[in-house]
Amino acid sequence: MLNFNKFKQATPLLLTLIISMVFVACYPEHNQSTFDARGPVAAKQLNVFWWILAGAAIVFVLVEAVLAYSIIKYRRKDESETPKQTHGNAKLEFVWTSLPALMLIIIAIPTINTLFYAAEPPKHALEQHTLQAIGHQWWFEFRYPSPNESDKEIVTANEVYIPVGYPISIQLDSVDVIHSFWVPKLAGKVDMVPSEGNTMWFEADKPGVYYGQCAEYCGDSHANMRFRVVAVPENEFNDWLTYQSTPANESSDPLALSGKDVFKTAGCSGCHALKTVVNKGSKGRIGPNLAHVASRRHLAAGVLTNSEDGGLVNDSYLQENLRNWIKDPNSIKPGNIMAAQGVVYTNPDRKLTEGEISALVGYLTTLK
Ligand code: HEC
Ligand SMILES: [Cu+2]
Repeated sequence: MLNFNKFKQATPLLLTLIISMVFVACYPEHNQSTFDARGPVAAKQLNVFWWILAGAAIVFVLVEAVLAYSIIKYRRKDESETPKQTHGNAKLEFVWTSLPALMLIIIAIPTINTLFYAAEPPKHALEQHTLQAIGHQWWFEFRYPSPNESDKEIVTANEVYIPVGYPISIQLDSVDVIHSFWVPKLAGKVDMVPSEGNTMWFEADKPGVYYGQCAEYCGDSHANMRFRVVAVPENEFNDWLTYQSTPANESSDPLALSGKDVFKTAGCSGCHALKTVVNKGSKGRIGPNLAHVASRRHLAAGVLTNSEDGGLVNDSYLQENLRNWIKDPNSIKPGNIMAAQGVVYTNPDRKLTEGEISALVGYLTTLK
C-alpha cells in the first residue's frame, strides 16, 4: 500500500526536481531549445504552441474556478443533511460540448495553416537550395546537388552548411530504420522513413551553429545521433560547397602516407569513401564520408567536440578525439556499426597496434 506520509516527506524533493526540469527544458539559450526560434518555420511553429498554451490556460482557469465554486457552494454543510441531487441539465451539457468544440476549431486554424506552411518548401528553395539528408544508424549523410554537373552530388556527413536568409528544401531518407530530423531552433521534427521521401524546409535568420538531433528512437546509440547545421553568409556557403567538392588532401608527410596505407589494409576504406562528388542517387557507404573529416567541428555525429566553443577545428582536440575513437569506438558510441563490424575490432588477431593508430590519426588529421 502507498505510504502517504513517506509520499508527503518526498514532496519538496519531487517539486524541486519537477520545477528544475521545467526550467532547464525551457531555457531559451539551450542549444536545443524550441523557445528560441531562429528561422521562420520554427517561429511559426512556436506561435502555434503559444496559441494552444493560451487556450489551455483559459480552459484550466475556467474549469478550476467552476470546480472550486461548486465544491464550496454545494458542500454538505451539516452531517445530517443530504445535498440536493441533480440529474442532467440540457443547457449546461450543450455549453460544455459546444464551447470545447469551438475552441478546437479556433486552435485548428493556426495549426493547419502551419502544417501546410512547414510541409511545402517555397518554390525558389526547390530551385536553388535542395539538401538531401539521409539517416544511418547512428549518423547523418548530407548531399547537395553539384553546382557544376547536373548529374552529380556532393557528399558529406554530420555537419552541413546552409546560406543565411535562404529557404532550404530538405529531402529526407533513411537507409535502415526510421529516424527523425530535428533542428529545434530552425524547424520541428520530420521522420526519415526508408523509401518514403518526406520533405521539409527551414531557413536561418542569422549566422550560427545550430544543433540537430535524431528524434525517433533508432537503436542503441540513438541519443548519440546528432548533427550540426552551420549557417553562414551566401559567399561563405558557396566557398564551403566548392571546398567540399574538392578531392581529399594528398599529404606527403611520411606519417600521413603510412596512415593512408593502414586505412586500406585495416579495412577502413571498405566502409568510408574519400570521394566527394558522386553520381546522383548512388548508394552511400556504411560509414560517413571522410574526405574532409578534419574540417568538421565534431566527430562521430556530434558526440566528440574538435573545437573550442563551437569555433573552428583545433588540431590537438581533433587528434585526441580521433585516437580515442579509432582505439575503442564502442566506448564512445555503444553498439555502433564500426565497432560491431570492422574487422580490426571483431578479430583480436587484426587489432590495431599503437603505431597503426598513430599513423591513422596522422593521416586523418590531414583530411582538412
Ligand atoms: C564496418 C564498417 C566500418 C569500418 C570497417 C570502419 N568504419 Fe569508421 N565508421 C563506420 C560507421 C558506421 C561510423 C559512424 C559511427 C557513428 O557515428 O555511429 C564510422 C565513423 C568513423 C569516424 C568518424 C566520422 C565522422 O564523421 O565523425 C572516423 C574518423 C572513422 N570512422 C574512422 C575509421 C577508421 C580509421 C577505420 C579503420 C580502422 C574505420 N573507420 C573502419 C563504419 C566503419
Ligand atoms: Cu534515432
